[in-house]
Amino acid sequence: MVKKENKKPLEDYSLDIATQEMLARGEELGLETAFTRADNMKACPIGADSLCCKICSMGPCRIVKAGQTGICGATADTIQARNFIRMVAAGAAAHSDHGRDMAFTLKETANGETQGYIIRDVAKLRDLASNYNIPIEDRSPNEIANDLADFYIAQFGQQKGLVASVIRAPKKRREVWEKLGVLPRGVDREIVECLHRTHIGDDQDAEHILDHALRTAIGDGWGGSLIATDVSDILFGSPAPILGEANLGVLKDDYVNVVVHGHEPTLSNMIVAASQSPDILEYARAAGAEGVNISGICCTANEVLMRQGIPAAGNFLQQELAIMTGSVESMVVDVQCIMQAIVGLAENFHTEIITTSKKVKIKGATHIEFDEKKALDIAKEILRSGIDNYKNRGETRIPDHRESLVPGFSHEYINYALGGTYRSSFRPLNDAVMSGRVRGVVGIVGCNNPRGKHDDLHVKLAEELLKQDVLVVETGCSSIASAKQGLMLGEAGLDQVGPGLREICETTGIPPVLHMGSCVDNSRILTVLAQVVEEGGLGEDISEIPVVGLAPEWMSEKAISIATYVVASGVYTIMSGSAPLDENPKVPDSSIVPQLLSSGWAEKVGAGLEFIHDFDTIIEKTLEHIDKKRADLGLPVYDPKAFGKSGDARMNELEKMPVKDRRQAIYG
Ligand code: SF4
Ligand code: MSK
Repeated sequence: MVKKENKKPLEDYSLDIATQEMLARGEELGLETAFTRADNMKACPIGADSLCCKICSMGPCRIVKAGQTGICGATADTIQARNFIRMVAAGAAAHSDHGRDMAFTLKETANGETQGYIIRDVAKLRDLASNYNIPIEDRSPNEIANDLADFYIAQFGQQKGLVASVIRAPKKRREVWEKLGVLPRGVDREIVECLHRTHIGDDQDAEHILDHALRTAIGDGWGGSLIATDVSDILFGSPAPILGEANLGVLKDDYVNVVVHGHEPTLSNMIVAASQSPDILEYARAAGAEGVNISGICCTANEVLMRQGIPAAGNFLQQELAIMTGSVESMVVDVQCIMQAIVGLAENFHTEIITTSKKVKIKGATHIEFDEKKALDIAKEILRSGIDNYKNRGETRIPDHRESLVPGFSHEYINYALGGTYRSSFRPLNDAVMSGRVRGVVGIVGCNNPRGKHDDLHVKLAEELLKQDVLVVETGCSSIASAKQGLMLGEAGLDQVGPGLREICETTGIPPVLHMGSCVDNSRILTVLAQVVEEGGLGEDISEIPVVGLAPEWMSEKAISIATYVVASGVYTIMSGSAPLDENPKVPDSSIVPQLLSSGWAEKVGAGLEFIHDFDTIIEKTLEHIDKKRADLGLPVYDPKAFGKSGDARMNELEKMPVKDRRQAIYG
């Protein structure tokens, strides 16, 4: 019998108070969650070290002694490399299939075959089309969009040549890839080849296998994910700062609560639009509610938060907790990161779980299949079903915790924020790094994982790096973690930020932690890095910039693909929380794969991937890397005392001085 009580003090499960409160509620109700299941499910130590192979039916083979091989003779190196690349393949497939679906929606919208969608960002459409030599003069947005959609769709099934969007990477980076033979030919082709190479009796050289992991992941980051982001911006608008809120406290007692969860923006954006239509509002009021309150979980949350300010109810580990509030009429899911457990859990409440993707059904859930041709009608059908369910609501327990944030930092907006309408440019950011006001930049991304303390590493790493004058950019569940702690507000929390970074935030009005979107929007971070290189002064390649990637609570295969393409792009990356490649103390030195990923890749692509769990070591290695890159560029040694005497901080200081002393203080 699975125990449902919490085995640890609540504060050991999560940094987030709303989550702690809901875990207490779960215990009160005798209901299990991923947190308690993780307590009761010990990870298989052989699988945890990626030393188990089940690729053929002679196995599964488990390497438990140094020098041992599988029945076919596969070594620990081969087994670990094969397991790693299969994760890259699955992650790249998930992102890229999302990108493909977006491109098909663009094509159908351009041809008037969808309901309720329009081309919202015509400027971005024209920009991108001319980037790929698609004619734009004297052509309507729909004509251009049709051609751009065809062009994008072709990148997935292309067999030869180069995935076209890879040209957006800096020239020097592309040369590194060309020399190494890892330029992706077609997004799908590289994914298929991962599976072929890892079939029994194929590629059995770990280094060779991992080279193809780089190629596949580049096809994800600079291909499938980039296309997903581009098309989402064209159809739903490029994000710009907007006020939002995050945490379970965004659920409302007197409204019909509909939670959108998963990854795609297509249906969720339509649900948001439909929820504001007069007929739906009237229907909700007739049911006794004030209206319909839409909120999000995971990356669907990020998609609607950064464009429309729709509140985020939480990140990955809060999906069950939202249901446990008893206040959710419908949880509408599309693809990725949806726990099967929510269906069983929902049976204890009135919540209806609605699956909507052609690719995702969950036994016991209601399936209302989404079709772009009837998008608005389907969105309204879903909302009406939620409203009908309002009368079935029982006791509710909504934690009274929510925090404001300003999301929506697309690379276009960062460009504008730094330079203004007429001089939009990355120059101020480059200058800030060059002067040492900003010591470096760190991207903190990825999931939650109940094997560690929820949100803890995301938030604590961000807080420490801010003190060290490091600008932090975030996506995915990491960004929701920071938002819940108030790190994504313009002025709040600036007293916790290093003096140089504080000056930049005060001067430009940007928060110290920038919300850059969903998981596929890690491609926005790549675009920013490419533009920083283009701007000049910080080297000719991304690998020269003082930048580090962190995925401290990762759990999904997509995170492995992201880490691989970030490394392939030249960014040193640390993953932690749980590792597929820890050194197994019982099988010491069993595999060279951890070295191939760290020092091996550092030699090949100028950046390595490491799995590190200890907070202090992560910070130490991150800052060490940033400072080394600064030194390699010949930039001044970072000095925290050199700045902090301008901007608002300086004004406060001057205001406190007697008037007679101010002139002297200002002009010396
Ligand atoms: Fe075992 Fe080799 Fe089959 Fe893997 S491929 S299960 S190592 S026999
Ligand atoms: S949703 S992939 S848990 S970040 Fe993108 Fe969060 Fe990770 Fe899913």
